[in-house]
Amino acid sequence: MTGLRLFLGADHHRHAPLIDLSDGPPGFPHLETPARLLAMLEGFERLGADIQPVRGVSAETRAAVAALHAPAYLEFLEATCRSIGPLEAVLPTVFGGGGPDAPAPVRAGRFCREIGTPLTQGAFEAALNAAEAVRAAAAAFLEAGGDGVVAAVRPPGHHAGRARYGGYCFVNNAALAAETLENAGRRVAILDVDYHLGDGTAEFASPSRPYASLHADPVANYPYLDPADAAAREGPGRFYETVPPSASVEAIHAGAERLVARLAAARPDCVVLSLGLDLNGADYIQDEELSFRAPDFEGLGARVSALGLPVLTVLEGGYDVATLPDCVTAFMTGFRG
Ligand code: Q9C
Ligand code: ZN
Repeated sequence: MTGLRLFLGADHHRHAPLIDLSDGPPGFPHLETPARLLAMLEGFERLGADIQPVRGVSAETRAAVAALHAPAYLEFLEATCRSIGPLEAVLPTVFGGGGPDAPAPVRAGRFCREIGTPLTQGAFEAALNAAEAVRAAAAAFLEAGGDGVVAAVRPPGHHAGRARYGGYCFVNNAALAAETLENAGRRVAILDVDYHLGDGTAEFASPSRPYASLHADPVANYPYLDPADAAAREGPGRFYETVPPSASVEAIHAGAERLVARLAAARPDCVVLSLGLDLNGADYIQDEELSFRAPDFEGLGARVSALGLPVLTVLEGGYDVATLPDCVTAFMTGFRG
């Protein structure tokens, strides 16, 4: 597959959480690992992609992240990560209490509502480096157009809100990509095909920056929203397609088709694609196991390409290391023909 250009957040391995307490104690080996990005890269390598490693973080990217997220939140992340030793982690212990001098796990509960996302020494560094790769990808996209540009990054971003982390995410990479393209005068929509609703990205959506998401029920699955929470429902600039656990592959493809048509009707001039590969029913992340499997991503990619607009891709979830390469090749085959 020619012309496929990947911008790799090469410092991603600085964040390597060990234990995943998402389902309570005793926990399981954390799913959001460096190995999962390597597995996705393996898929892109099979397609002959040109992979450009991006290292470190520039002052411009720091400023762009500061324009996206709340100052107190970024200060908390930076200071807390600086205080963490190698192999240590910080998880929230108290939710919504404590003052500015409270211990880190208490402070963490002001910015996070769950215990599955350990802060590690390198979490903020890795997230900023992902942002750097996203901005490099956005610059290449603005220069070349087309569908060939991918930000190959982790940690993922679509659960990160303006002032909160969670769901393995710290900085909202898709919103950052959208903002970067908008600053260059583009009209951007975000399409999200991860198994999970991007509740963070939903915060950054508006009628002028529409957000469309295909996902499993966000009340029965992470982010386990309160049904009264607006993010759980459609609203101005938010288009949702919920996949029930019993959905056939054909029904999932049809849902993607409807969603893409609704997003295209909002008349963006380009799309940021949040590409999660965890719709794959082999993925341990799913509380409601879908019948969807790696080869079925080809039909999903074809539905996304029906947008008929230039697409900048940013990677999100996807945890089944054994089948991730096949998910990538299937999706990109359907997407790029
Ligand atoms: N038993 C992303 O895909 N844990 N985040 C759920 C279910 C949290 C997923 C555990 C899932 C977060 C980017
Ligand atoms: Zn996900």
